[in-house]
Amino acid sequence: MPPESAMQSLRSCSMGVRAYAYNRGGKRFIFVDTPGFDSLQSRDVILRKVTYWLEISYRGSIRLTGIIYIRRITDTSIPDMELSIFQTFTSLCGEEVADRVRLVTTMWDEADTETAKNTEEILKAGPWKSFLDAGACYERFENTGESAWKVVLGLGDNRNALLIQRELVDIGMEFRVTTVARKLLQEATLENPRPTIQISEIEPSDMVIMFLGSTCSGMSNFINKLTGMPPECVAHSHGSCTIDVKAYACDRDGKRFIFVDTPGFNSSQSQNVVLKKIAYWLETAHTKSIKLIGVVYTQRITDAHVTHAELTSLRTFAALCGNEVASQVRLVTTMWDQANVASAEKREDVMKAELWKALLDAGACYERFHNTEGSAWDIVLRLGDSKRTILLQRELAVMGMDLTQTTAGRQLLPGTSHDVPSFPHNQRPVIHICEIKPTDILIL
Ligand SMILES: Nc1nc2c(ncn2[C@@H]2O[C@H](COP(=O)(O)OP(=O)(O)O)[C@@H](O)[C@H]2O)c(=O)[nH]1
Ligand SMILES: [Mg+2]
Repeated sequence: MPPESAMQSLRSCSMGVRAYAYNRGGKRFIFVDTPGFDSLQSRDVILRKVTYWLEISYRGSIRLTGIIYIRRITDTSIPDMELSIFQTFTSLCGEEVADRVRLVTTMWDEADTETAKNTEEILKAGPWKSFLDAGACYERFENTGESAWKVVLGLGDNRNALLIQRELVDIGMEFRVTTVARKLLQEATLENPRPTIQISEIEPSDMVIMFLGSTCSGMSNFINKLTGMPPECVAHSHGSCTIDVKAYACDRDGKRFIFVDTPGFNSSQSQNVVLKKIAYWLETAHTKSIKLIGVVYTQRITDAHVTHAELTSLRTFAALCGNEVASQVRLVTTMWDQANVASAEKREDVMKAELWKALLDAGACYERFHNTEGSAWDIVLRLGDSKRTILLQRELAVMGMDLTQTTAGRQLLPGTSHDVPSFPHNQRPVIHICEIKPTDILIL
């Protein structure tokens, strides 16, 4: 065949996976061309295209005779990107079909032979070694039809299933848990140790848990213990850094958990702003049929007194959940690893008898968090998997209320609450004579 693009451009031209047939020696050869993992499209998109092709063909009982991995010998350095692309390739194939794989270097006709031989040795002894040891073969391509056919005919007639085909079709795995998808995810996690997940990526089948509480009560730390993520910002390790509502995904026991972190009602932002952010997240989730399996409220057991702000947080929290989903609510005390147990237990009794009584009576459960992964997961797994719509979601999305009309909104938003002072700290609301009414109780 002639080249794909008549202009002989330097850019690769294959955007999709395409197969070409060729008859030779009474057999029909099918050559499947792919876009190349470092092409203009993202690796994820290309992987999905290649995987889709492999899955469909395998379902049609088509097995591959060979897989050819091509690399220019004229590229003398081996960047990290290349190593990671090669790992994507090997985790797609699996070592069991290594004998079906040919690692081929091209551009020998344009290469400086000594440098090229040196690069070849580095490739064979380094990044390609383990796959060659597993049975893959190395070949040079001399840019002639004869040289190409030598590589192809050397493969013989055996056919085999690639790892990705076995995983998707024989085992019935979802793509995201396949070896190659996990490899990519692991890499993305190394680049970004706190990868968030957008609402649009969350599925109704996911196990979604929202964390609420006052700032510094330990919401983010709890999620870090569940997911193994490092703290948000090391520089402020003694403070809270959560500014927005953010969700983090974590697979466990074949289920995907989504942990939704929130800023805390008494964060540096106004309570109204925080409530709006939480409400927006919950309402959007509801429109996508995403329900929560639990709502966790954290409180430090080491704090001798519950502040007014914490009280407001708790009231807003209770108003946000509603009594009907109390069984999915967990009131969790943190900092037990640093607490004086005797005084902590006294405070615990007081909180259960007073502050938390209404929620506990309604069916909420109380838990202690011991600042370990095991303790975090025990609390989460005890939630079970029943999915519920919480009061704020029902009010916003089902009843069509404005946030100010909702039970939580009425707790916090100005001009509507009598429980919460509607003026900021250190500000004394002045009233003018003209605003005083005859019915007011005037005290001099
Ligand atoms: N020792 C200990 N430290 C904790 C615990 N919970 C939170 N912290 C620390 O307290 C600080 C604030 O916690 P963070 O989770 O960011 O608070 P939040 O997200 O605002 O609720 C961080 O330095 C945490 O590491 C706990 O149970 N034990
Ligand atoms: Mg936080």
